[in-house]
Amino acid sequence: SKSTASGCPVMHGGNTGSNDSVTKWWPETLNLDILHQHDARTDPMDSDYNHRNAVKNLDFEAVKSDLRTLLTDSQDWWPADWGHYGGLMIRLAWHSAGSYRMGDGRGGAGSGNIRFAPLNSWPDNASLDKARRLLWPMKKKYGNALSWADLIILSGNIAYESMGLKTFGFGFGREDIWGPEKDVYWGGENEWLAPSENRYGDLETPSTLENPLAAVHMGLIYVNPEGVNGNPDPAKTALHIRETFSRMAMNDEETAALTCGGHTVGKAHGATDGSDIGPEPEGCPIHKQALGWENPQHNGKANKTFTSGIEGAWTKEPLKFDMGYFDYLFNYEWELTKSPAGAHQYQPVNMPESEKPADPTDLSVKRMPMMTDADMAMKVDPIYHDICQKFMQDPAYFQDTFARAWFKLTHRDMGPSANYLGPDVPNEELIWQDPIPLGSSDYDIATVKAKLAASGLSSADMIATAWDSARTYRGSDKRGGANGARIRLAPQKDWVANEPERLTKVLGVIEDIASQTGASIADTIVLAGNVGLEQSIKAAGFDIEVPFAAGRGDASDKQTDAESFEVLQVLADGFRNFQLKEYAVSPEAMMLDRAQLLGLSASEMTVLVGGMRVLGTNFAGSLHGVFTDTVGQLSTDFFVNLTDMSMSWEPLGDGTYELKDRVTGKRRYTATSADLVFGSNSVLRSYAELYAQDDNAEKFVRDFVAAWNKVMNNDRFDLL
Ligand code: HEB
Repeated sequence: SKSTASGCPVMHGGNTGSNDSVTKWWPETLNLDILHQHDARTDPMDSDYNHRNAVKNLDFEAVKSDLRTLLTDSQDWWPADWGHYGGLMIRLAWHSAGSYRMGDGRGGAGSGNIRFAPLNSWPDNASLDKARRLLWPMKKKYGNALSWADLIILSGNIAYESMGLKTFGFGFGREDIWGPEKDVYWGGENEWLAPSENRYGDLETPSTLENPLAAVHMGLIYVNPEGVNGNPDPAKTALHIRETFSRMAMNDEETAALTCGGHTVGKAHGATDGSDIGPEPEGCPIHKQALGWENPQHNGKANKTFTSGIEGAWTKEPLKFDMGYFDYLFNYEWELTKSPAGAHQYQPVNMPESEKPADPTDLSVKRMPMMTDADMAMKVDPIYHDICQKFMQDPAYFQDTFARAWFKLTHRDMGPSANYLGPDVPNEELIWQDPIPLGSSDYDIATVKAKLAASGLSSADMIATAWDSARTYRGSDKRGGANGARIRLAPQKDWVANEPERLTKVLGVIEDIASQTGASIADTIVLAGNVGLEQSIKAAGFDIEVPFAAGRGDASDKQTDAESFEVLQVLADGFRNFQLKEYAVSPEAMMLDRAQLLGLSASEMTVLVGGMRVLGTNFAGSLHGVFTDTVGQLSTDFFVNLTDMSMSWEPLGDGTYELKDRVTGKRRYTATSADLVFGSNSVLRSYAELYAQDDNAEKFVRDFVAAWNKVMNNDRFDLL
């Protein structure tokens, strides 16, 4: 809130502005708020609201038919180019999906995040606020069952269909969030479109782009359409396209198909000079109602629209999904020129008037088409060039490749195909969906547990293996997790974090028991964890059962794209006090990141770490953070000793610490920063104290079991 010394008569002490985080003086403090976004307090839906069930009652055909009508129902407040909103809606869908990056699975279309800051106001998303306002009557009419996230992608799909593309399918089922995703790191820059050097080790080597970022500038989806840092050079731009698209899991062929197919329809907007464009939605004065980028010139709409500053269509018939993009790009020479707004773009040499596209509002007037630097990259780069030649020789192949890539782009972060709803879900199993066969629930759980208990495996080995198989889950794109038992397949079985030698031994026993009992290996791994836990709970003097839901399946090597699983590699895991090597990011920050991807709250993260330390499940038997003399009992010792003032804490200089008896000076325990942060961070300390209290030993066990169960079931979409 703004406090003025000059006698504001109204009491106004709420910290209501956005700039005043209570920890702003200590920027190194962990941002635990990322664990508490989208919680019950932000969600206005009834507590028994089930989005999947709501979607099932949607009149899908009516939705699609209304959308088709909407696309050509041009509104005076934002007229459609050539009377069709298709290009605009496709760009909305693409920019909604295109923020996805496979490094951490964050970004993407799955939650409708493009409605919120900063994405709603990114310079690259200019004018997409108009697209959402045009869709609003649809959202209003169909209500809860039609999420914004679904509607945005569907509008792009229907647009393509209405322009002649046979799409690959569509899955409903994305559920909206009610506030921005605060966990996504979009880069460190404070300035929109700051020079690309900021985020590259060496801008000449695109692979040095800071991980997991997948765009060349702050505020852009991918590459700069005018060239690297705005300097036209299609050969260089091509290398950046290749890197950024690969970071969203697209290979060269998919990338070329998407770019060429994307620009087969619609146009770019830069017909005015753009010097007096109004603020973006988040920065608009209140009476603009978050309708941003106002363009006061010449009415600022229709053929005077300013969006990117680049002006013109890519094809002769921008409302048709055809081969027109290739015809233009490869049948003409293109020379560098500037748009009316002064943006670098290319124009064709000697194109006859009759071959040019029409003005978007006056079909009797011909306009010069254009190519961006990124489009020229499709011609100049030898790999993209050859792919385009192949597409040109086989238009059906181009259409199919594009349709599949578009489907992948727009569904990539929805998780397994079991999450897709509606009549247009394709039957074909796609490798990027990480398919998992249905598992059996038809076996005797008690027999499996008895065999595990008698197997000779230690409780710590069983717990650690179950944890390792489940910890790869990331809610960001719903990949990873215990289902599928991919921990026994490449590449996971060989990750250092999984202690391959120990893992092989444990899995050998587990696989035997699975085959004897008819349980899947995936279920047996989780059951092993439960057996180990129940033993440790009993040893601590409690009798609490660990819940279990049968039905996981076992994926095969063939169903596993090993390369695409590399990004899930566990480089650090605070829960097992593991760190592959030293990183620029602290161990506790990496622990927080994993906790967020696992969907844990701060108290759940606390209870799991404290519990796992005393269970003896540290990586390679490390003793850091094992603040107990009774390893293997699920006790509160971690918290009791962490908060015990009879010890002092000293850094050992190698990133680890010792806890010393204040009187004798004797070392009692050692620790990492992923241990001590629970005593030093004031929020985590409040939870550590809760679990150290004399009255909470049993609550601790119950809370541990609940958090454990959550992690084991994170990927059980079949249970929802
Ligand atoms: Fe694009 C548009 C760039 C990719 C689809 N794009 C556009 C523009 C630009 C671009 C600049 C203009 C805007 C305005 O309005 O002004 N892109 C680009 C780049 C890239 C791309 C750089 C990378 C390479 N796209 C793409 C994709 C897609 C697309 C992938 C899909 C698939 N776009 C698009 C469309 C459009 C565009 C549809 C149109 C819009 C309208 O019409 O409005």
